[in-house]
Amino acid sequence: MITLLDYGAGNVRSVINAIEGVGERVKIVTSGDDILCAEKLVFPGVGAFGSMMRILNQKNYAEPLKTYLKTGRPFLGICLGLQALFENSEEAPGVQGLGIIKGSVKRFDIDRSVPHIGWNGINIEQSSRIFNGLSGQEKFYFVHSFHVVPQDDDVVLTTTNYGCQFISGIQQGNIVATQFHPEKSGGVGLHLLKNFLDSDVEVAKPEPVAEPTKLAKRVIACLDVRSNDQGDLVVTKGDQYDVREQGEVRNLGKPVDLAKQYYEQGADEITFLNITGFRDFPLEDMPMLDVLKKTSRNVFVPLTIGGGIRDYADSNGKKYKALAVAAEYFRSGADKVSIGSDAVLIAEQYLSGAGDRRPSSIEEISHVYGNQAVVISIDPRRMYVASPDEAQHHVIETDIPGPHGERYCWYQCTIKGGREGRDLDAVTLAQVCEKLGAGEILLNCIDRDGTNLGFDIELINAVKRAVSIPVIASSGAGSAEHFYEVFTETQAESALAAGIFHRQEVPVFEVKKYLQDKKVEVRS
Ligand code: 1PR
Repeated sequence: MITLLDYGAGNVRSVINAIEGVGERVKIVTSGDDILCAEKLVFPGVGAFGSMMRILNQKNYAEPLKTYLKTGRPFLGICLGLQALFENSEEAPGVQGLGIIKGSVKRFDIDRSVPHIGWNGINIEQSSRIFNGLSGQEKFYFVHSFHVVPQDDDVVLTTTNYGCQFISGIQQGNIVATQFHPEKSGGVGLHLLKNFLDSDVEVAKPEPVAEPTKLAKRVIACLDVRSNDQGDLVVTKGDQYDVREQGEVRNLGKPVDLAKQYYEQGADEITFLNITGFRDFPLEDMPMLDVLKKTSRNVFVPLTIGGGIRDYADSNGKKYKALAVAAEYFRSGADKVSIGSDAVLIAEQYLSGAGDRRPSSIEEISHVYGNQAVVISIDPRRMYVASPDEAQHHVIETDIPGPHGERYCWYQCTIKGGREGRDLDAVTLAQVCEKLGAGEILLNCIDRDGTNLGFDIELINAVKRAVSIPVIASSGAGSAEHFYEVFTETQAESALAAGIFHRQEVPVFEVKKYLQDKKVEVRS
C-alpha cells in the first residue's frame, strides 16, 4: 500500500493512476497520522510553493511530514514535492519550507523561455534503485519555473541542462525527489516509478551522458470535441473553424480512444478543446470531465483541456468561478487548462485601464496552480492593410499578399470559436496574458486551420518574439515537413496538429521519425 500526500492542489489523479498502473494500491492521506504510519510515501507537489506550504501547515501535515522524512522510510517527492524539502524558495519569500535538505529554491535566470516545459534528459550523478533497467538516455517531462540549489553536492542525484545546468533530482538515504514528473513521462516514467515502489530492485548506475541534455521539441495531438446532432460526444475538425459538412458535425472518432491511440504513437502531449465551451453547462455536467477521467487512466503524458474556462451562470442561474471550473478539470486529470475567449475579454479590460480591476481568472488560476498550468489559446485571423499605420495594432510586413495585393497585415483576436472578431491583436494579447501570469501560448490560426497548407510562420514569429513564455504553434499542418519547417524557421517549442492525425494522413510516429532523421531534437 502506497500512501499519497494530496494537499488538494492540481492533478494528483495522474499520480494515482500511474501507481495503480504499475500494480500498487494507493491510500490518500487524510490526517497527520496517515503520514506517520505510511510505509512508503509519495508527495506530488503541484502549484505554487507559498500556497503549498500554507496548506501543509493549515492541515497540520508539515510536522508529521518532517518526522516521517527522518525515519528513513522511502519517500518520493515530485516537482513541488522536491522543492518542499528545501529551506525556502524565491517563489514565496519569507515562507519556510520543510528544511530537510539544506539549500533553497531559485527562479531560472536564463536566456530561454520560462517555464521550462517539455521533455528533457537527465545526467545521473549517483547510484539509485530508481534507474534500474534504464539506460540514462531517456527523456522525462518537466514543467517548472524554479529549481533547487542544495548546499551539499552529496544529495545531487541528477542534473539537467536548460540554459544552465540545474539539479533535477536529489537522493538522501531513502528520500528521492525529482523535478520531472515520472507520472507524465510515458513508459519510462512508469518504469522509474515501479523501481521506487518495488523494494527488491537492485541499485543501478547507468553510464553518465557526456553531453549536455537537450529539451525536445514537442509534437502535440489536438482533439476538438463537441456533441454532434445525435448528442454523442465526438472528435470533430473544422476547415477554418467550420466543423459541419453537408449540415452535419464531422465525426472523426471517440475522444478517449483517439487520445490513447496518439499516446501510443508517441504524442508528447494531448490537448482537448471543448469547442462549444462558450455555451453554459452546469459544471457537474461538463462533458469533458468524464473524458479526462477515462483518458488519464491510460495516457501518461500531459493533458491540456480548453473550452469554457471562465466565470459564468448556468441556465438555472447557478454561478461558477473560472477557478472552480479549472479546479474540477485538474481534479479530473488535466495538467493544464487553456483559456480562449475569456483571455481576450480580460486583456481588453486590462488595457482599458479600469481602476478597480478584480484579479482575472488568469491571475487566480496561476496563483493557485502555478503559471505552467495556464495556457492561453489564441484564435487569430489575418486582417490586411495597405500600410503599417493603417491599423493601431502590431502590423507585420508579409510575404503572402492580401486579396488586393496588400503587403501588410495584423492578426485579429476572435472569441466564441472565431465567431466574433475584436479590436485586439494576437501579439498584444499574448503579452498581456504573460504579464497576468499565463505560462504558455497555444497559437492557432483561423486562416490555416484545416487547410494542410502548413503553419503560419509569420504569425508564430511575431508572437514568439514578443513573449518569453513557450509557444505552441498550431493550425495548418499537412505533412511531417511542415513540422520541420516550424521548428527550424521559428523558435516555437512545440507544434500541434489535428486533421492530419485524425484523417490518418501522417501518424504521430512518422512525424517524430522525420524530425529525428533531420536532427531535430525529439523524444523517441
Ligand atoms: O473560448 O475559452 O471557450 O475555448 C474554446 C476553445 O475551442 C478555443 O481554444 C478555440 O481555439 C477552440 N475552438 C472553438 N471553436 C472551434 C472550431 O473549430 N469551430 N477549435 C475551435 C479550434 C483549433 C485548433 C486545431 C488546430 C489544428 N481548433 O486547436 O486543432 O487549428 O488543426 P489542423 O491541424 O487540422 O489545422 P473558450
